[in-house]
Amino acid sequence: MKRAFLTGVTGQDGAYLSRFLLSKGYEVHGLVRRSASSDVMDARLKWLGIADKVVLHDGNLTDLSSLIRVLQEVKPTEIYNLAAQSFVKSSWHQPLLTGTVTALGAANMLEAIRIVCPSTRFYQASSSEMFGLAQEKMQSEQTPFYPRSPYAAAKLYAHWMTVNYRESFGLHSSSGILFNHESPLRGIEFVTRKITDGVARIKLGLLTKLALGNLDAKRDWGHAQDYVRAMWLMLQQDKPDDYVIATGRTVSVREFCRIAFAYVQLKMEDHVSVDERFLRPAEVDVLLGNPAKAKEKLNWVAETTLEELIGEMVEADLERVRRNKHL
Ligand code: NAP
Ligand code: F7E
Repeated sequence: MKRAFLTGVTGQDGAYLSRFLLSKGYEVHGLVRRSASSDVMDARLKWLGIADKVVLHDGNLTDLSSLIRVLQEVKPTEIYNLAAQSFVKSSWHQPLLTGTVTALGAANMLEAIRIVCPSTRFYQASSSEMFGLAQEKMQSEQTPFYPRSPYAAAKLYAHWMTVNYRESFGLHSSSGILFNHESPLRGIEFVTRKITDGVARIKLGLLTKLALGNLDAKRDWGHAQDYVRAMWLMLQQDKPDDYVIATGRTVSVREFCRIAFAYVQLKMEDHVSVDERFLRPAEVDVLLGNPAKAKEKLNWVAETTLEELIGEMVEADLERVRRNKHL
């Protein structure tokens, strides 16, 4: 039986990937860090109806001994390293914590694999943020990196460690350079979910204004459900490699807002304001991914359109707000 171990199992991608792997017949194990709010810790897994099917293990990406212990217990055939301090804005507030978790955490995971189970296949959650001040109009695996935040710098270290452990020790370690991907399970602090939650509250009369930051930033947004399939495909290849995963379409925050408000017959101009508290010390102005290699080698394409994604997110938030759910 195939047995997967996921870090970041309680996050957006961890929940969708767990559901995907369970549907493929995997035994799924996940790492969870101790929390004072343990009653809501597995809320996303519960939302997808799989909380009782995933085996959770106490540990922390920053604690190498906990990773070694869990790998010795689980003996996984595949490992997906999804855990990170993943909110870019917070990475300026907590740069050292971001480095410890997002950069050194990945090195801990690679070391644990090298020591305990060097033949286990490994996936590292790299990010389009590594392109930052983009050096090419469309970013591919060949595009030079130019990180613009402590988060992006930390991800770049983790990315090169994944490449290095492949080249140094022959690990089957692959890196997915994923562009932004969203869903109803996206954290509320990210702009897409902040917008769809705001749209729902405004539509239901609980809010009148939504304050955002840079409306001109452009992102290549896909659906998390499509993107976790690409993670799995990477680990099914004979050879480890790096892949850009994206839709090939870029849209501004302003346009995302316009589509989301229009979905409930409202106009964004009547409700959205700009608040400089949400601006960043250094911005990533525009990202646009070239997923040609993933299409050719993995037979992967993004299946959900942006309009479908936004519709699903707004519907889910209308439902949540109506039921007064917090997630
Ligand atoms: P997310 O929802 O923020 O989830 C992050 C996960 O990491 C959570 O399960 C969190 O646990 C866990 N975590 C944080 N610190 C930890 C620690 N010290 N030890 C163990 N676990 C820890 O992120 P996501 O959107 O699912 O993204 C998954 C991964 O892909 C992340 O590495 C992210 O940086 C990367 N990525 C995301 C995107 C995107 O657009 N979503 C694009 C490219 C790359 P708690 O629940 O306890 O907080
Ligand atoms: O910002 C702008 C903001 O926080 C997107 C993470 O998953 O994707 C994500 O990082 C854009 C930025 O995501 C607000 O300035 C405007 O230009 O939703 P975000 P992100 O920074 O792109 C990458 C690929 C990852 O790897 C990360 O882990 O939207 N923006 N107004 C705003 N952003 C936020 N959060 N809030 C606003 O009010």
